[in-house]
Amino acid sequence: MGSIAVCPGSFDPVTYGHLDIIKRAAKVFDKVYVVILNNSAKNPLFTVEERVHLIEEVTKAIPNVSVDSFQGLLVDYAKSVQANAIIRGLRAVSDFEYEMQITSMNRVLNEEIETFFIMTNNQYSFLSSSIVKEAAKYKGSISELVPPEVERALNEKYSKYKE
Ligand code: COD
Repeated sequence: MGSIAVCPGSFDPVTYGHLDIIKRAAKVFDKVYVVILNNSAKNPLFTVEERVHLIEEVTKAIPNVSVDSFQGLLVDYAKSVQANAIIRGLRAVSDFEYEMQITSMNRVLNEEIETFFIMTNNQYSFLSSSIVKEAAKYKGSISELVPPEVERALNEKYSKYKE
């Protein structure tokens, strides 16, 4: 059996920052499962199905990446696909505290699964799904931040939005 990793997140929606982490992970691991889970602190704009579809579209050229969704704990999903690695992206020092908290909790829940951090490309260090949604809502240009499919989906979501 090869090395199997899980890239978990809300991906609401997927950005070039996420894609950078997914591509880097796919170079190192034999198989990467990108999985959409529920972050109880967030209120998503896109449905799980829409988010799965967008990630499938933008990762279709990477043969060892599969996209999935799961209701429950990340460690339980990781076990179900026999992954022993969790991949998280790091943008800035501000990510550290939150990442340390969830990594420690995941370790309490299952100490067999190791978390690895990949530093983002500097170009994307400021980028988040929230910032992209905010820009799209007020008709700002987002073409350098998200793939064209995602830009279209965001514009559609906000097409009826009036200030
Ligand atoms: N550059 C690099 N990496 C980035 C960028 C960027 N510009 N933007 C985001 N990322 C990385 C993030 O650091 C993260 O690693 C990944 O991409 C996904 O980011 P988000 O924001 O879409 O996802 P999160 O942080 O909301 O995901 C949180 C989870 C859904 C994974 C978490 O809440 C979870 O595991 N939920 C399930 C329940 C559970 O098991 N909880 C933990 C134990 S209690």
